[in-house]
Amino acid sequence: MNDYLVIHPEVQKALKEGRPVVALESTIISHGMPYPKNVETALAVEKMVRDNGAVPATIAIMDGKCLVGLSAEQIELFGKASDVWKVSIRDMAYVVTKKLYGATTVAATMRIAAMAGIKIFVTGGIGGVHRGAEKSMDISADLTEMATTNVAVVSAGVKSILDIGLTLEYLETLGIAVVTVGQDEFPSFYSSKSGFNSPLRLDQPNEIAAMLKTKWSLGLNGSVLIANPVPAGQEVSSELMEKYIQEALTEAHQQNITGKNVTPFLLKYIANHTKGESLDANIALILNNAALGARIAAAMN
Ligand code: PSU
Ligand code: MN
Repeated sequence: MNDYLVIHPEVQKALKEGRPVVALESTIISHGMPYPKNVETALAVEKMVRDNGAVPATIAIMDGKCLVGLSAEQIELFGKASDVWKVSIRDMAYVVTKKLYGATTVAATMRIAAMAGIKIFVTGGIGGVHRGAEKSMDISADLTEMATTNVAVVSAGVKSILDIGLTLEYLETLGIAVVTVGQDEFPSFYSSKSGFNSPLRLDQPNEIAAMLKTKWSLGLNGSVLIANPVPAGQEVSSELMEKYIQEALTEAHQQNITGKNVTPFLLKYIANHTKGESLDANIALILNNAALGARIAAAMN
């Protein structure tokens, strides 16, 4: 096995016995939510995965290793420490070599999950094509990673900090299937609506598991984006969200925020200005995704 990969014994055992495992990212812990809600949520998400019949494997980088499965103490550390890198694919080798703390994005988490043999990954929202990308070329490496790595991603759709239409176009270009669960419209994270039809729809975990098996058996490499709408009653009004997104984009522009700092800046601005309403929705939807992801993983085994 890869010298740089450390798989937690419980995860290793589950994989060996062919039991379901769900990968979880750490950027959402270190850069997506404030302390201590981030740590509480990460632990609650792990519990939700277990309660739905799978073993959780939160992924991060430390001490020169890619860790697959963290202890509660390690999750606390990634939630609290201020010197944690946000690690996408391009940063992985640097952060491992320098033995820095690295919180992995969707892209890096998928890559490490694939190394460990995990097929299902649960998160809140993926990166995508940013608004104004026709000029900035700001397109998340999450999308290019999804084009080639055989790990399915459960998310609540795509946040409207991004250009949802362009993101769906780019997913199509890369050959990434987008399946929405339980409705025809593609969801937009805080809202179950986006104004865009979902390319595909499946309602049951076993149908999704069957599609994943078919895809990979056909040699069709890459991910499937499984979009799970935010639970009813937990949505944040799109009008309110749009107002804060516009403000956040203006502020980011004025402060000259670029590159990998854009997404965390926008997320933080919105969380700070919606007085916790968006954070509550964020927590509710990721728990909902964890339950679905675990059930898909269970259906695959
Ligand atoms: N979108 C969210 N929450 C997040 C992220 C995106 O709603 O926490 C994080 C994820 O880790 C995602 C990363 O992989 O941001 C994308 O960053 P970038 O846009 O720089 O690729
Ligand atoms: Mn970017």
